[in-house]
Amino acid sequence: MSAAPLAAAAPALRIEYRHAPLDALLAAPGTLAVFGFGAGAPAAHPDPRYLHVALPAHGTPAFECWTVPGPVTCDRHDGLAWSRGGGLAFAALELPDDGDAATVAAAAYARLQAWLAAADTPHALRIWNYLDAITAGDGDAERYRRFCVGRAQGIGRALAPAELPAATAIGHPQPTGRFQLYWLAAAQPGAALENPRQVAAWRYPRQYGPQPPGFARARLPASPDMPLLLSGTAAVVGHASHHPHSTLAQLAEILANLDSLIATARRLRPALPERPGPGTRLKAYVRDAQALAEVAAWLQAHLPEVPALVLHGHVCRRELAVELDGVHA
Ligand code: 3EB
Repeated sequence: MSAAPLAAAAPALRIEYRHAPLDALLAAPGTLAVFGFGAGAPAAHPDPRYLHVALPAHGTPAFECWTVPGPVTCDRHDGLAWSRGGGLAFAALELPDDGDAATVAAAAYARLQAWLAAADTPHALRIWNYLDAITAGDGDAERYRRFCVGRAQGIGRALAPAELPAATAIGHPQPTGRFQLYWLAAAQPGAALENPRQVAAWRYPRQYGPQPPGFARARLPASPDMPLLLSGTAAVVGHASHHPHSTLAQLAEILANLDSLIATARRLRPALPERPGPGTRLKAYVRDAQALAEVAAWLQAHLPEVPALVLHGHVCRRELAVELDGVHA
């Protein structure tokens, strides 16, 4: 094996949903991160690459595994768990959250910014945010709106549209007392993508809160060996929620949004498949626990080739019953 081409190679990332013992997944070569969902998954593990996401899951969920070529190193430092390998990095942070969502978000995003500034992977491509009671509170006091205020404060400067990460922000249906933030970072920024069917979130009108959400609809990594990173995608057309409270009608709208986003990405990378398929991975976040099975059945019927996890989580507008995120390659 020659060492030089490895160092020069463009990053490659595989994301798979695997039913296997956690220790076997962590021991597999190139494992950058493993995620376990819901009460059936281990709540913790000494390995910093394991992260438990407390959202309840439909059925017996697989572990989500991120794998890169080549060696991976990892550690914890001051409450932050990280791993790096193949030119990519994963990191996760959890902070106690029992008050203003703006306060905890500002603290967490200040840590994220400091981490990026010190890392040789200074570009956060993809960020996940999990917070309690995301739609509690009214008007501008709603916790999601406060989260958006704190996120912007913690970053400390206005990001240019081209710098915005792809992101997900989801609420826990049961309180955890913590704000959980994790990210995928790279040495190269790639491209931020917007969806022609949707108003860019950073341009949302004032009615959605004092601080428009800082995320791009997707991020296309610079390396062709990395998948398109799809943000949390809901039944938002223009800036309005469509089909309020109707889970299945929202799913159809979300699929139209994803098709349109993929078409945008294909202008930059024509080799991407036109439609979600075997190289796509999706996670569904479903507001109503009773609807988990029908979402799983809908995905099976409409996207039979796409591995999917179905989780019980709250989208950040009360009328939004479901959201999908994932990767596409
Ligand atoms: C939307 O389209 C749905 O604030 O980071 C999706 C993905 C949503 C990310 C975020 C919010 C975020 O507005 C909500």
